[in-house]
Amino acid sequence: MPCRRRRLPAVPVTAPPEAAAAEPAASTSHLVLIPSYNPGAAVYATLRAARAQWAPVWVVVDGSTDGSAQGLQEMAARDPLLRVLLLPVNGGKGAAVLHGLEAAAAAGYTHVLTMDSDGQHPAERIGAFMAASQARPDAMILGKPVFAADAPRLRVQGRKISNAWARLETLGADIGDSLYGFRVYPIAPLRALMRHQRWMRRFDFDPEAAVRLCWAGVPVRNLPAPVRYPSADAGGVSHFRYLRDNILLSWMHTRLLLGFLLRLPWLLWRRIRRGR
Ligand SMILES: Nc1nc2c(ncn2[C@@H]2O[C@H](COP(=O)(O)OP(=O)(O)O)[C@@H](O)[C@H]2O)c(=O)[nH]1
Ligand SMILES: [Mg+2]
Repeated sequence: MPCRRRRLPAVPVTAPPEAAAAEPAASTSHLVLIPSYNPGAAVYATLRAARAQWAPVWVVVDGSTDGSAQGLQEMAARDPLLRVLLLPVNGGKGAAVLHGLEAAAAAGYTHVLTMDSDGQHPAERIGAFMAASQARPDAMILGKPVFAADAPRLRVQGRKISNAWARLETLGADIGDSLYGFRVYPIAPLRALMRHQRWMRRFDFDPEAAVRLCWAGVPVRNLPAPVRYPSADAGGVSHFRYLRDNILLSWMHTRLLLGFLLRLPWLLWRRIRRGR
């Protein structure tokens, strides 16, 4: 996956005042969890769109240096169902999600919907994903990206490699897309497997979470969800670094392949026992 958009311009961002909207009832089991690292001003629209669809919404500011922590805290001061968790140093997407999972579990929540902070993910699909999770609380609900015609070809095609690996590593489990981060996870199994190893802390989080949760027996449900690719001029920001992150993803699939080979007899036995 290439770095397709330029880095965030070094300008301070502040949250514009938001208009009052109809308030969704606050869930006591499911929350929206948004890991965020230097997203620029797009984060405010992302948070407003998520809050218009769901409550509560939590954002983990992961050592951002773009001023968004301050703007988000201002928003949260006006909105009791928006919570900002601050990490002083950037630790990576997976580490930020784990931080949010720990806090969510401590507060009694059982599921999180993760979405990106940069406006690429469809807030309007939150309700459908949460409903699917409430109907099947044992399952993970995975977003299957629906690309618009302007989606970068390399991004669309490149993920097929990761998807093919994920299919192999799970003996053909139905992971519709291994990379898309718009998902609902049951907190307990995800937290348990992240606590027991030190991987999945950066961009390796999304594919490895899907594969390891399959190994743990968590069922998969796939739901379509459009993905947007705003241009840099429209506030699009990517922290994906082609060399660094492809090395990270290659190493991730190498260790997942090794893990798969070790588990193969057990995965085959489980499949035979289930009759599929
Ligand atoms: N907490 C945290 N989140 C990150 C980090 N890097 C990326 N993210 C999150 O992951 C999402 C996807 O990253 P992004 O840079 O947009 O990558 P791309 O969408 O694959 O180009 C962002 O919107 C953030 O929500 C990071 O270092 N820390
Ligand atoms: Mg992005």
